[in-house]
Amino acid sequence: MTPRLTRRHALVASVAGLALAPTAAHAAPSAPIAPAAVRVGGGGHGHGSRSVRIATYNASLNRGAAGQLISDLSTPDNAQARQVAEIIQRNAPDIVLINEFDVDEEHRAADLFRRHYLEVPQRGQKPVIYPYAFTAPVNTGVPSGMDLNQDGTIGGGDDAYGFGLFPGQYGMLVLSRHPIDTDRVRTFQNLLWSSMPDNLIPTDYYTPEQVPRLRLSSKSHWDVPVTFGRTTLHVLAHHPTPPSFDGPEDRNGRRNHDEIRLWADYLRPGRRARYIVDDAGVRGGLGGRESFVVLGDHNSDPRDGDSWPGAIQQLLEHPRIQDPRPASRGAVEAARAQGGANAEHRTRSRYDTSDFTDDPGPGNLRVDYVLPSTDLRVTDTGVFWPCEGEDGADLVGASDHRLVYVDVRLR
Ligand SMILES: [Ca+2]
Ligand SMILES: [Ca+2]
Ligand SMILES: [Ca+2]
Repeated sequence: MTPRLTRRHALVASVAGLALAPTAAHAAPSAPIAPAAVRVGGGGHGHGSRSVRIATYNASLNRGAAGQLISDLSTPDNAQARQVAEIIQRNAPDIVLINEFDVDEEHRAADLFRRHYLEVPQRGQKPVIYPYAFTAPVNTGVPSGMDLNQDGTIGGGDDAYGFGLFPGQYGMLVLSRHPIDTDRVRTFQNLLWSSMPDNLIPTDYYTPEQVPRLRLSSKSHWDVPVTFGRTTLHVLAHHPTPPSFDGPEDRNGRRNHDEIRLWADYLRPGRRARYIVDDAGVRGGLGGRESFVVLGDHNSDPRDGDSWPGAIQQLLEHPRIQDPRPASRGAVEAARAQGGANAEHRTRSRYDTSDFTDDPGPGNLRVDYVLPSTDLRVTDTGVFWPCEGEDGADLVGASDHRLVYVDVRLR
């Protein structure tokens, strides 16, 4: 399926490379027109003109019913959205993937979030302007017509192609200061799980009729090319399912592993990537010379939690990937203060990116990653998790995840 474009996206794609008023589609700030390749706003992080800050943030901007996020964002007053926006403004990424953002067909929530929150100073922070955005349909909440949780009835969030109460719940949104090459975006919403050789489908759990119809991606997997003049950076976005909320068959742990594996295989062009077919019917992986960053809430800690063994190592130990290991002091303080499962954890708490329940576990985990290709030089990294009493500490309760960023210098 071809991703739907909003009018704004179509406009951006058609005039890529030209000077463009960031908010041409709205009456919002009449900021000076900025050439696409020039960094606008932000700054102060010491990353120069060719250094790019890339962030992932599971912002928990999901709601219990379709249309509710649009309603919440229709005014600039939603307290949680303001906190999320302030966190993004303080970190001022050039490119950010937002996980758990309810997407709608007309992309109204995405436009409202930019116009009413990101482009408005939050408690004195500098606004962030993202002229380019990409979002597309996801599998969450899309009825499968099958009894996937084997409870004898068909319907509800657990029988959808990806867990969700309505189509678009827990969706994804990529925002960028630099042009997105919309024509070259590849999406993998419909790729069948059974098409992956040696997959981990629990065939004693799903019926023979269900197995060939299961989709691999619980939301979607997107290859979003962002352009910097003649340089292209492939933003590989996803949000694998949590490896929990299932039974002894571990269907979600298995799916989480294979969702992560999709990017690992995608980055091995040739035989290993031959099964991969995008939603437009194009086969194969990412060329060996391309620069990329894999990012998102992977729902997999290297050593703790309920992951299938080796799930995240498929990427952390991948020959084309480097792991710059962003860290924070706030995570260390939180693990110590919260105790419970954290006391037994083997991943060092400084790398945690999430604040989950501690007693019972899983405790705080490292699940959110920004993983650049090895050809990119990393100049800085961070996890936005201030210690108690530090500036911004009152914001992080907006989500159970923290914003993670990596600065890279492009070739
Ligand atoms: Ca069912
Ligand atoms: Ca916790
Ligand atoms: Ca931990």
